[in-house]
Amino acid sequence: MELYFAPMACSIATRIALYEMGKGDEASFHRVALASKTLEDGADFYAINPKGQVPALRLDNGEVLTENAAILQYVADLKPDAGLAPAYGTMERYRLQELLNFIGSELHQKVLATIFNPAAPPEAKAYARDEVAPVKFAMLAEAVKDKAFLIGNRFTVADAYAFFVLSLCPFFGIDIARWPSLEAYFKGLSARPAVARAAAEEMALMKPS
Ligand SMILES: N[C@@H](CCC(=O)N[C@@H](CS)C(=O)NCC(=O)O)C(=O)O
Repeated sequence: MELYFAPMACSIATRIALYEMGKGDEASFHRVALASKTLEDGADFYAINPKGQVPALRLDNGEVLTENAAILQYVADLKPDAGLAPAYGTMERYRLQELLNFIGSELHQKVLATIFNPAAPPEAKAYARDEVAPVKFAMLAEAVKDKAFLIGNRFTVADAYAFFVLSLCPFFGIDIARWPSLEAYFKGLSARPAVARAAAEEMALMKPS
């Protein structure tokens, strides 16, 4: 399988999942320049994902899957024993989908994507950062109160996606220290070998060469 990614973008959650499962060697990673929508060889990324967004995952049968929530569950289901997603049909699986949607739509898009978007007016950015973020991040903080993971006592792909969101907070004017449970949760995630490896590799790609 092939993962189309951009350094420290939300595609890092899929890289983390692959490393957590010991499947990093079974994937190839293609860097996408999101500004120009091109790959490193100059190829047009729109030809791979017409949405122009990462992550995109090319499966071994050639199909391309998009959207974090779908890709993360697909990858987790490649190795159910790794426990990155609760089994289909269980209530916990619906909890995972609930969390992936919350992280994707409320935290990632409503807050971070608005603050990041150069076309968003300053008022929209300030609203996302000062009005929406405190409410939504408080919900995530509540979900990890006295807990190391979002679901039960196991790392899941929801934690991988939450790691991405929390890792960007300092760069987006959101101080997670105001929620001690969130700060402790992020610290715990960051210390996981697979998470630390993915973050170090992608941070290194961001350094100017
Ligand atoms: N709905 C998509 C959104 C993915 C997304 O926002 N990706 C960002 C990077 S974190 C991106 O590719 N941005 C470039 C763009 O939207 O043109 C998903 O959940 O996978």
